[in-house]
Amino acid sequence: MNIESICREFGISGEIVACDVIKSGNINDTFKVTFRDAGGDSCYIVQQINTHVFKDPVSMMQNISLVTGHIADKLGDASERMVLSFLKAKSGESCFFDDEGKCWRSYRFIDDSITFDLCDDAEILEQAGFAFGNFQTMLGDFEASKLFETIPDFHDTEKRMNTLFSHVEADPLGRAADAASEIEFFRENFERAVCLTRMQKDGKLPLRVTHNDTKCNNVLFDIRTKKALAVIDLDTVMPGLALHDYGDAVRFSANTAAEDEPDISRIRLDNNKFRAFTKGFLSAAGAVLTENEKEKLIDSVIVIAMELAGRFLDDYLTGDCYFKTDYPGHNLVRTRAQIALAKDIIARYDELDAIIKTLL
Ligand code: ADP
Ligand code: GN1
Ligand code: MG
Repeated sequence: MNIESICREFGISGEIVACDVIKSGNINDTFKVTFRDAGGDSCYIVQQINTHVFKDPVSMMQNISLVTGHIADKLGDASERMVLSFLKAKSGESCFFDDEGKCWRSYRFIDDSITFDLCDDAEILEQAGFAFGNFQTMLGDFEASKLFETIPDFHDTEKRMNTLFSHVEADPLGRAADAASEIEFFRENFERAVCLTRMQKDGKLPLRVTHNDTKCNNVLFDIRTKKALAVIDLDTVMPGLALHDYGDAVRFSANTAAEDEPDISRIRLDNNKFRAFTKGFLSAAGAVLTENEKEKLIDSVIVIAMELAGRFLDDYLTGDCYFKTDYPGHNLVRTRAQIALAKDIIARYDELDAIIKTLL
């Protein structure tokens, strides 16, 4: 089905005047569609949900409905550009299955907003940190048991590592030899990677309602003031660890390079970006963090960089079926980039931990 017909299913009227592909995400297919009528132009985000990754999109949309409703109630009149809102399909459901079985949803485009894939501006990064920290605190009183687990064991790093090792053993495509030194790195640093999973299982870290995919491009900013507006991409909002959100955001936003930079000599954790994001995050969420959480902030960045490296490598070994790739070997390049970041943080652990201590 074409995009215009999909939009009609969500009750959108007017003449379609533009349809742009938004390429930043690795999972879903996203389009920005503009319609014109006598009242002017209106924009919508239309997404094809990846049902290989999100197997129960109806329950996922129910989560998003509950979470956005909770935040909108808290924000009251201020909520208009501060929270995602989706359109209902004619069936009354919040997603629509086309005749090929593809699943679609539509969000109102938040006007005059912008996202940043890479960002060097400390003020914007501090805003992003605040937005993700604030997202967690706004959901602090949300009843977690209402949420469906959209991807079970999403941040169970130990399970992810063990899956990786079993695929290294099976080596279905004969690709493991391409990653011999990377596999060695996972074996040598296994304990570091699984430290949060172990603490969680031992009851040493509290389960909270978390976002679980805190890339900087999942925060919308006002195009003029550059203030954070809304946290978006709510597919993975589930019970989780505050540290996973912090660690994932830092590994993405504070990297000196892109998360798939092929030249690993360019990859480092940038102290200024790291400080700015951490400052914003702690100013919103620091007060609710436990001592154990505060202790492990820097470790969480290593954990998530290693977990994601392992996920990219697992995808490479099993045929690149999960993450979208732009070229053969892209997932191996991504693996190496995340390992390079983890190594930099491990090498500068005390220096980076000291920066966090100045902000707590
Ligand atoms: P993905 O899961 O593929 O990352 P997102 O939901 O994050 O998809 O959307 C991809 C991009 O589309 C975002 O980074 C942002 O630039 C833009 N976007 C998504 N939703 C909206 C919205 N409601 N208003 C404005 N821009 C949006
Ligand atoms: C995926 O959809 P996107 O690009 O926001 C992935 C994240 C990874 C990220 C790495 C559901 O996020 O876990 O950290 O790619 N999302 C899912 O870029 O697996
Ligand atoms: Mg996104």
